[in-house]
Amino acid sequence: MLQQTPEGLSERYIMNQIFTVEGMTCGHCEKAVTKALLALDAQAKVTIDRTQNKVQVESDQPRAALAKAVADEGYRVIT
Ligand SMILES: [Cu+2]
Repeated sequence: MLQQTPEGLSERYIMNQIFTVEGMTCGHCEKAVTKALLALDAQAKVTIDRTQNKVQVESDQPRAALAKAVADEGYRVIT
């Protein structure tokens, strides 16, 4: 979906990207992953279900960059 920035100067192409991530054991892990993704894209919408090892990110950032942010935090990105 296309999302106007508040300034209306440029457009972001937002993709819904779903990752399987292992190693998230508690709420702190979810917060750490969320924080890492928001550091990459402050406008990202992050939804995590650690019981399903699932991280969903709505962002215009490339999938590889999002995966790297999670991996650099110490979690295993499976897919
Ligand atoms: Cu934890």
